[in-house]
Amino acid sequence: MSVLEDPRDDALEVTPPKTWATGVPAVVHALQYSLSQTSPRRTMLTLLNINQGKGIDCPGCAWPEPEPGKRHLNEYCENGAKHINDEATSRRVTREFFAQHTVDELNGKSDYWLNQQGRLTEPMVKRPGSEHYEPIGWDEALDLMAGELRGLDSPDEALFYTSGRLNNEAAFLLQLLARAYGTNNLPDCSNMCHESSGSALNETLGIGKGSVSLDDIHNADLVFVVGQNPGTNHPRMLTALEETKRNGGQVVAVNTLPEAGLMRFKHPQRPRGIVGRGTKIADQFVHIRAGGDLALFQALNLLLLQAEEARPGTVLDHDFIRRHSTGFEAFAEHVGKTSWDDVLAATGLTREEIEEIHERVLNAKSVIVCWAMGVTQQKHGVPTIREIVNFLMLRGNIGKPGAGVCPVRGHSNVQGDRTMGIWEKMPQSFLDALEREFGFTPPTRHGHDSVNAIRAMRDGTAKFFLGVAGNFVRATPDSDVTEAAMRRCRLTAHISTKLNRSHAVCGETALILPTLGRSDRDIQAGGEQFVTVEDSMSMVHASRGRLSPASEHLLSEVAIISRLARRALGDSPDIPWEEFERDYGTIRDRISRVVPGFEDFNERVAHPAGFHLPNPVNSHTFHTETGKAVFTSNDFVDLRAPKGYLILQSLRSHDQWNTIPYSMNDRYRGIHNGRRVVLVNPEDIKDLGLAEMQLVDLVSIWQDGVERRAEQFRLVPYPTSRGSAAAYYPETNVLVPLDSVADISNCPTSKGIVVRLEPAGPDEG
Ligand SMILES: Nc1nc2c(c(=O)[nH]1)N[C@H]1C(S)=C(S)[C@@H](COP(=O)(O)OP(=O)(O)OC[C@H]3O[C@@H](n4cnc5c(=O)[nH]c(N)nc54)[C@H](O)[C@@H]3O)O[C@H]1N2
Ligand SMILES: Nc1nc2c(c(=O)[nH]1)N[C@H]1C(S)=C(S)[C@@H](COP(=O)(O)OP(=O)(O)OC[C@H]3O[C@@H](n4cnc5c(=O)[nH]c(N)nc54)[C@H](O)[C@@H]3O)O[C@H]1N2
Ligand code: SF4
Ligand SMILES: [Mo]
Repeated sequence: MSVLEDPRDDALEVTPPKTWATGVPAVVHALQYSLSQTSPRRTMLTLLNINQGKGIDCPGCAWPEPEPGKRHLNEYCENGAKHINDEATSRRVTREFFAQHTVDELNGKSDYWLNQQGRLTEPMVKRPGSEHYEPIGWDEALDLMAGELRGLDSPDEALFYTSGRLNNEAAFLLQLLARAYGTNNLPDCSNMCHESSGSALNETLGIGKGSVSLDDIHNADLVFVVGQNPGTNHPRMLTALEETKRNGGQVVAVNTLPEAGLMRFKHPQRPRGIVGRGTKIADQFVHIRAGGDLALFQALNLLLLQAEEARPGTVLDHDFIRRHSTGFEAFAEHVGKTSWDDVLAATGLTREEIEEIHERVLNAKSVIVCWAMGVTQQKHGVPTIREIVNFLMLRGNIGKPGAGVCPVRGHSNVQGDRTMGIWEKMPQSFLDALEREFGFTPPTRHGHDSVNAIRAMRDGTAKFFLGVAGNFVRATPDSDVTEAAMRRCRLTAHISTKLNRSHAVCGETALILPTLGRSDRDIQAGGEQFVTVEDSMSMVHASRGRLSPASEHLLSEVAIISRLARRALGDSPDIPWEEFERDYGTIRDRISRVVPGFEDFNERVAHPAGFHLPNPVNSHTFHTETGKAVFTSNDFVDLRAPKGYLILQSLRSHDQWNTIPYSMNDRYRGIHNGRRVVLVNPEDIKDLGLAEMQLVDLVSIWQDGVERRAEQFRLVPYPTSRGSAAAYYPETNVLVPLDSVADISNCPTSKGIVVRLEPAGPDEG
């Protein structure tokens, strides 16, 4: 298919899902995509430099690299190669392109098509009333934004969104700009991602991050992978799990879908991976109902408490519980009331299956629980993670080798952005440190997260939107509501590498500010610069772009933010924006004085492996109110939909990066040439009186009575757990009501949408 066509879904082909991941086809697919984007020379340059000591940090997921001595020459996965070459593409979006296409026309194109047009090359503006974007100089563009910022009635009318692609230096400057301007309105993609993990872990363990290292994964006796599809979304995690298995450890996978990567893995860089059957990953696959995870962990906790009662002193870690925790008695009493009938109904599992997991737990001296969006994007995501923490604490699986909590992060630097202060409710200690360093008093009112940012734009209380990386309009729930909200803004601006729908659904005035990507060389007045990132296991390291930039008109994110700040806030001796732009080392000096754990940042990041941020949990130090880890009592939730309805999850195909599809295929799940599919258990299809491969509309129900509809999906029979359906994001975001959020974390419930399937009318298109 030519990139100039907008793909249609009518050539859909469905084959049986795969039962293993990676291997030779993966490498071939990666090269095919890379070579479709750019030259063999640029492909090799990016691939040889990805995840190497002095190279480019993979712009894909946040899975960590092994220590330098243990890295392969090809320390990347199929999807990492696609992500980096999607950025390194030789295609360009020029001013002629914008002259040819109106903003409305662009909005009519698919997410795939928009991305395929290539890298953005110069700043563009859409002026009020105009149908087109037209070129604008950097100075004028930034003056326009600064003028708008100065004209707002309150700093809280401005929103500064970020996505986890942003590096530490730019993230630190962005939050500094927002707070010096006077607002904590720093919504980010994390609000829609691991916010539930942060909420639950902060409350129970006193820090919102994972506690394990790659070595812990390798050496654990038992690793749970819950609500996560590592074969697609964190492919090199399979290499780590292979190592766990080689060292005698076991893996339990808990999922509503039998994902290929959870079953078997063929390592592309080992002979057995090419010819053999590969390594079996999950020793036990737990085919759970949507939202059943809280019930599962509560049942496991009940079994542990009962085993302890039967054999006192042999099951629980009394020393850990006594010395390091609070709340055990209330928790034990609460769990004691768990009803097996309710557990079996909510999980869809048998008691024998749960007892089999329990036996594995009893036999394991060290246990890690990994999780991702299947857990966090549920209404009860926070209590589920709290229950996971209870589960680990019972046997002292916190703060010892081979054990701990592992929320597997999404974007390559999403964790780092948080560490740098991108959060609408940073603790007072951070704000105080900013005040000491920069001599202004940061606002203390909490800002808007992503969902509240949409509400504020909808209600007219936010009028200025700056998106730094990301694709806000497509990543957020309730697409119709969000789009209308964005259109109400006086000014929307995006610092982006590539074209996406957020550029086409815009405010009265709109700006596209093109920027350098991770792979581009970054030269400033002070010489060649590098940036830093933090992975999912708290390793901080440098990333250096190697390619000549996509256009001579690009500015780095640091440069754009610094120049905007000077215009909006004026020059001040306390915040030397110009110096920050000239030499990023001066930003790192400031970070080392503001952010705990970053002392001597510039010296320590010079090491090729970077450095590890300490996690106090590992020395049994808990920054909670009581100074101890907290057992919690969590109310039992049964997510089952009413009769005639299903629980729909919106998830990623193998061939997309978040809001951006790279093709219409989902190879491991056997879906080809089409994304408008809904995967449903054949028994459910029968019970609903529908036919396999029939065209249906997905209609979500919510208490506001508004009918949300996604039309024309092919009903594909698939081995999902009973009552749970799956379809791709972002096509289904229109179905997620804005107010349908996780308790406490406010994360949209993208994995728990109650839907009915209606036979579709004829396709008008
Ligand atoms: N190639 C690629 N890599 C990526 C991304 C990408 O888009 N493409 N995105 C990145 C980002 S930002 C993130 S956050 C991560 C996301 O990584 P994942 O969380 O793996 O992403 P999803 O595709 O949302 O998959 C959710 C998984 O949870 C399962 N699931 C759904 N509901 C439930 C449930 O109720 N219980 C259980 N136990 N399982 C459930 C689904 O079947 C699926 O396997 O990936 C990162 N890596
Ligand atoms: N229904 C549903 N909704 C979801 C999810 C889900 O599972 N289901 N997942 C949620 C999750 S986990 C996340 S993290 C969010 C993702 O939300 P976002 O992070 O906002 O979305 P992305 O698709 O990653 O953003 C892609 C865009 O980022 C820009 N970009 C890429 N690299 C760079 C760079 O280096 N610099 C700059 N300045 N720009 C760059 C490009 O212009 C590209 O078009 O979506 C959330 N939304
Ligand atoms: S596992 Fe993630 S970080 Fe590693 S190469 Fe693949 S996409 Fe990149
Ligand atoms: Mo994410």
